[in-house]
Amino acid sequence: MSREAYYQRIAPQHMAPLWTRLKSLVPKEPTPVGVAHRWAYSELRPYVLEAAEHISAEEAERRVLILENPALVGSSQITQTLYAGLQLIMPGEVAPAHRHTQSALRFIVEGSGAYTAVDGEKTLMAPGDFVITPSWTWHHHGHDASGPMVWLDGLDIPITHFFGSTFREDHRDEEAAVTRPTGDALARYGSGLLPVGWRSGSLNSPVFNYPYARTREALHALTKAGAPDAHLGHLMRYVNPADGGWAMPTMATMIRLVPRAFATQPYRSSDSAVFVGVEGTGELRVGEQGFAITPHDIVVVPGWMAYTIHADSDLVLFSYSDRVAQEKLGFWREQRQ
Ligand code: GTQ
Repeated sequence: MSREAYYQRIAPQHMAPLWTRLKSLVPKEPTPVGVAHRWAYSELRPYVLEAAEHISAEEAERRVLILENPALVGSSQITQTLYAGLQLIMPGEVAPAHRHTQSALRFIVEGSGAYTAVDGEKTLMAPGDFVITPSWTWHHHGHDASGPMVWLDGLDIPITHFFGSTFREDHRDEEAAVTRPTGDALARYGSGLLPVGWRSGSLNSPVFNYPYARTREALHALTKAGAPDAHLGHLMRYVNPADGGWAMPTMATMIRLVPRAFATQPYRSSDSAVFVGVEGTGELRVGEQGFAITPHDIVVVPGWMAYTIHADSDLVLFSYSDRVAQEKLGFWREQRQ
């Protein structure tokens, strides 16, 4: 009896041989999913602003243009585990309150005067700020000032779908109650101080807005203290001050400065990452491809693809990935070449 016939006879029992699949099920190392790609903000910007002519933030609930990996069309995924989108809010608008199991991060691109309210506290958003919306916290966004405001949304949507743990709830009111003064979380938890006797009951950092003004000062101070890491540049992670861990439970968030004329050595890690240009210009090279980076440009690099970063001027890059989740599960690997 041939093996093929055997495979056909076991198929109706909903069984299959492992030995024909073992090498692809348990490969030696990952095959990158999706492709590396750059979205040039100068090209996207007119389309993002045009969205306001087609729909209000209220009607859209979230007026966002999804950034989809060109090799994962229709998936709403920028990597196999992450979502990215550019959200627009115009003066006078409110993106109504809801909550969901997905965690969200905001990295602010342009504009001023818009706020997000998260779990009872409003924070004003400014370019370069990193803002957290923890899983299952009520949040709405609003804009009481002038001019369009755009930020990058990073969510772990594909992860929650993978686990089948997607829940959402709409608030009965357009705006959820604001119960604490603006700046309260940063003062209490983000100033090198913690309230005595306080214990975190959350998987997220109690600081939910990391203002760029502070981040920038820290990055530039580092450049005076010594040479950057050969593979990473001056790379810092956003920290949860309660436990020293990452700021969020599923998504790792980092920011780096690569000094003018510096080029990093090839580096790869098992987490696919989304990079956002903050200041300066340079190039991110992945294999044969070179992606010019100017402020607000977005580049995705699939996991386990080696990349280098070349800075023409002092280059500041924000990035997020699923590294936290991989680390917690014992999966994460890196390789310096
Ligand atoms: O701001 O709550 O880009 O729920 C996608 C889903 C943003 C948000 C997105 C969301 C949000």
